Amino acid sequence: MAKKNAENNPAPAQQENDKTNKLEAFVADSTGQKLTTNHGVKINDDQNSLKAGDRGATLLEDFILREKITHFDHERIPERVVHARGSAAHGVFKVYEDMSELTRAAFLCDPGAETPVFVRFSTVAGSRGSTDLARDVRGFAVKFYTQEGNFDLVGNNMPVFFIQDAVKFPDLIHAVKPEPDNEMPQAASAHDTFWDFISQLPESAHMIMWAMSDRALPRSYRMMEGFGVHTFRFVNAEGVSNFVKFHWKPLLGVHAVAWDEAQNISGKDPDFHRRDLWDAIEAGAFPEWELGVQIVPEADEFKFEFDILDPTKIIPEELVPVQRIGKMTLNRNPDNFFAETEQVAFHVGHVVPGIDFTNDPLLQGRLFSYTDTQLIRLGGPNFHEIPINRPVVPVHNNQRDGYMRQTINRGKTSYGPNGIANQDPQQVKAADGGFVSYNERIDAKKIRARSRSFFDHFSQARLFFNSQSDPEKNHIIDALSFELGKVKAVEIRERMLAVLAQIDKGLAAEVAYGLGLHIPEIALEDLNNSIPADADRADYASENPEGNLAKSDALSMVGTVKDTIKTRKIAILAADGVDEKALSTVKTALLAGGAVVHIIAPKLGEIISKGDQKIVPDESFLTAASVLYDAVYVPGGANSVATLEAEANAVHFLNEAFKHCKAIAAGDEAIQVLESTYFHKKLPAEYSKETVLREGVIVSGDVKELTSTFIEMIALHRFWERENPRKIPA
Ligand code: HDE
Repeated sequence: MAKKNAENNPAPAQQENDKTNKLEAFVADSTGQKLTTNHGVKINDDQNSLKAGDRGATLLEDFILREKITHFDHERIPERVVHARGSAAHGVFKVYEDMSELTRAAFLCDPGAETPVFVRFSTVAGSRGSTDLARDVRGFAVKFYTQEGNFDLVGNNMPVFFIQDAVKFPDLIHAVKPEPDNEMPQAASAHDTFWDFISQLPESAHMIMWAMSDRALPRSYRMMEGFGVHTFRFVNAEGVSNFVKFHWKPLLGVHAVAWDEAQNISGKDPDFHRRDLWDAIEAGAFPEWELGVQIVPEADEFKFEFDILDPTKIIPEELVPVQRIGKMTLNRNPDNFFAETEQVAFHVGHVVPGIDFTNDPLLQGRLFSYTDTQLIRLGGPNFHEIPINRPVVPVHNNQRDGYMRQTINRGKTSYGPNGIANQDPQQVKAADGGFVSYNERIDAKKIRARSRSFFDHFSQARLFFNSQSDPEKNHIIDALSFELGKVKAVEIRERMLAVLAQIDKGLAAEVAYGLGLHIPEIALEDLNNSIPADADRADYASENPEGNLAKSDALSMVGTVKDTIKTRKIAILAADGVDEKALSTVKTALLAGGAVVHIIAPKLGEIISKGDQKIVPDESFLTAASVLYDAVYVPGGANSVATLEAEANAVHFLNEAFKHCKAIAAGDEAIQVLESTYFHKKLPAEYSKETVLREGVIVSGDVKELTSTFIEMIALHRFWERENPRKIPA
């Protein structure tokens, strides 16, 4: 891989500061090398321990055995307390145009510069070995190795958060993690403690809408948006500050899987997202995102009906459009999961000159947490020396020593000011790139409180719900019914219904119906139990204004990119006697469009086609499952379709694909297989292009027409509209 990726690396002139190049110094490749101990002694026998006679006891003297076992015993480090399960990749970022009017961050001012990045995607609640397909928020953390030091944009795939103040973070995480008495359930928010907490914390309402939406079930890490969540600052060379919200927009669009499908994938391939990212990069289908910014001038800080420092609020794109300012491409898989993906340490406080913080109280708390957590997780204060965390520019300061220090600092001084070393290392003037914090004016009393401008807890939750298409709304209703259905305490379910009723009465009524409950009347003032001991309840009462904006199209996934089949996985079901011409015509066209195509047969080995050709299937029905594919095609061939019709796994494959709203194509003869499915009788009798594109199922003997329509259908991703009217019991 290292060799292959060399082709994607920047030109040699840029390589001096390229992260891949810098990592090379630490890479150990054992090809052609001799086996040694950690101290370089060549090992003669690594298969037998040293014994007193060949049937005797092992000797304490065996330093080879002791070193090997001791190292093994210490192989595990604590997993991340949140975001433990993740996957990462290397890549590059390039800004489109000079942004120096807004920021002096050099990597955003030079369209010629290619900045190396390392990006880690994650789930939040599950342990390191948990499934990728949990209903959960996804982490989207980007480390930019800039010429002015590292900038970490540690975001999520949802633009808001559950809480408004960092002090509540441990409570939130304790509530969502498995319950402490029996450590269940793993990687799931569908249990009492989570909803007990949430139902008493109305500020979480907006985030709950996102977390219960299809955004929590991404089709791929490559098909997720990313958000910096907090409002940050851009500061230019003149010291002028503008507020900024960061966005990542995936060029493949934003797509999700169905909940039933997610649960199945968790069993069939718990590494689904990890594998998808890895495979795409190995195949050269490099994932890409555009970096977007929403800019709000200082003067407009108070112009909105919400507080821009409140992390439970978005700035709707209708009010402040997202400008796309650059592109990130992930083009190299890590060489070693532990050394890179596990040991990478992100920190929201790693900023470069030109980027600064605001007083968002969630951001402020994060500024403390991220260094602190690495001290325990990575074993001490020198985690910045781990190769993946090193900046591409030199590090010089008077910090010294600590566990596993690797830098060998020369000289007598480790303090400043010093005369002995001529004041080295020297401070840097702002004009020469020294970091200076934005001179924000502060005039305040010390107080434990929250601004009243943070108390509208529901209007943006409603805006989100109202902006969804009908199928998306149904998914939110289903998700809430599922999650609250798993909650045992009826009073928690009921309290949550009262919260939902503040968002949308119809939504609450639908969920209540599923739970067989009535919505209790709870006054706004009594919904919030997250209040200080001496506080007056009324001072902490939520507000619920109507909100000026009824709908924001950017919040729905309906309008996303739907014109490409790149990297989509298509299953072709075939058996002996398959019509090889039809199969290969469709397959060739799909591959040309950038899709990944697998032939799935009753068994591995070979299929003999109608024209006596040998075809090697990629998977059998034992190893494949429809939930691992985006679409399915059944070519004709009398014997093949007869076998598939009688093969329960093939029929199940199609039923499931239909249930999960995927595109299905079949040659004329293959109608025989479709007739054995649950959905065949639910399809309209009359076929027209219009019905095909609505239903997502095409049967045609005209291979050319079938191919082009099938490609159009796959690009649409899913046919969610058919989900409810055409429910089948697969
Ligand atoms: Fe994090 N978060 N977080 N978080 N977070 C961590 O740092 C924390 C928050 C996010 O791939 C931890 O290195 C606090 C918001 C990502 O390595 C820890 C608060 C957002 C990752 C931590 C938040 C995030 C983390 C655990 C509330 C989106 C994974 C391990 C004030 C903007 C990074 C670690 C990776 C990881 C603390 C809230 C994103 C404990 C205290 C909001 C993507 O430091």
